[in-house]
Amino acid sequence: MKAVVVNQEGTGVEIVDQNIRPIEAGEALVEVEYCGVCHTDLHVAHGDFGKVPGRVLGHEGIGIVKEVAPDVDSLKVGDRVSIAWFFEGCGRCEYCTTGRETLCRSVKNAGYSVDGGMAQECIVTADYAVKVPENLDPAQASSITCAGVTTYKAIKEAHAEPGQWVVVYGAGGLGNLAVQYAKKVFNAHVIAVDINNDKLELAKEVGADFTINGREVEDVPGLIKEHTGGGAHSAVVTAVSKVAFNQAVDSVRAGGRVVAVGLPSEMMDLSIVKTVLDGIQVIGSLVGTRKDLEEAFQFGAEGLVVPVVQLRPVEDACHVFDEMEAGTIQGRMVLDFKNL
Ligand code: 8ID
Ligand code: ZN
Repeated sequence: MKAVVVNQEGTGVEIVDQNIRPIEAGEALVEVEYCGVCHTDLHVAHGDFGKVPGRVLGHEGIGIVKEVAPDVDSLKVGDRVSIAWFFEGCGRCEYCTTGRETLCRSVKNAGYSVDGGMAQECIVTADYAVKVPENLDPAQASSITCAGVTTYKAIKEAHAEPGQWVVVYGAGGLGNLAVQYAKKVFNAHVIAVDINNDKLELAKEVGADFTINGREVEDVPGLIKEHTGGGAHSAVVTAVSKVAFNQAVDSVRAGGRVVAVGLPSEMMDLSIVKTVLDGIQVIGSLVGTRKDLEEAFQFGAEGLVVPVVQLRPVEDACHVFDEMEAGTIQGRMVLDFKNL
């Protein structure tokens, strides 16, 4: 089968032909239809979290179950399921048993610690593969499998309430979905900040009330404070730059929450005095649980949230990674394993 893997040097991606092992107890074999390319795949390919040469990338996978192990009763042949970053937890630890399973210390992550969805076939742990609702387009579902659920969960962590101001830093693959969930599901007012006008146009089209180009405006937090009467109630940072993280802390009002989602390999500055005197909360948020994904899918199936996706042939995979690095992608590029 064709698969998009981290190259042998652990520095980039390549397309290879390889075989898949037989499934074992608790597992299912999935015939992949689509897999979105997330910026996290680029971090993995570059070895930002440690080198993983040969690993099959991809955690925005969608496909049809082709075979299940004899002991599996949570999935059946023909089901459409997701292959997500949260691939499997231990099911027993303090995180797994308290609704925080993505923090499980023995977690497995698709496309990083186990082979992921950028291949014609993928083996999943049946109890952890979330089913895709029938009336959700599978290519759009791929984007919700990471970008959607991650931003939906981040806005939950922001404690956004109807009528409040949420500022979304970064309007890329995650950011445009953050805008949609904040606006359409949480009924918040939304400001999008990016350094690229095309991405801000898209953010506007999908529901942002106000947009700011961080390269053109000198004092981004100042403009946000002016526009919101004292600062946003929360900020969700999907930008891959510490500049945005620092601006986010300065753009929220007293008692505000800054939810960190982007993964630049940098440090952010955090004024102790401001954090204490203004009661600012800074929270890291990692993808979402199986339940969060089920909910995020459902809002897509109901048409409240519409992922902006473009299908690309698998042979284009290396180009898509280059485009991601250059920052030229609008919405999400989705590799088409169905028409290979
Ligand atoms: O669970 C998680 N926390 C999680 C899940 C999925 C992805 C985290 N991520 C991480 C990715 O690893 C990546 O670091 O979120 C980040 C964003 O992923 P993405 O949305 O898939 O990347 P993208 O499509 O390239 O979008 C990034 C956007 O940031 C903008 C870019 O213009 C682009 O639109 N941006 C940058 I780079 N610098 C900016 C700045 N200073 C900025 N926007 C505003 N201000
Ligand atoms: Zn992702």
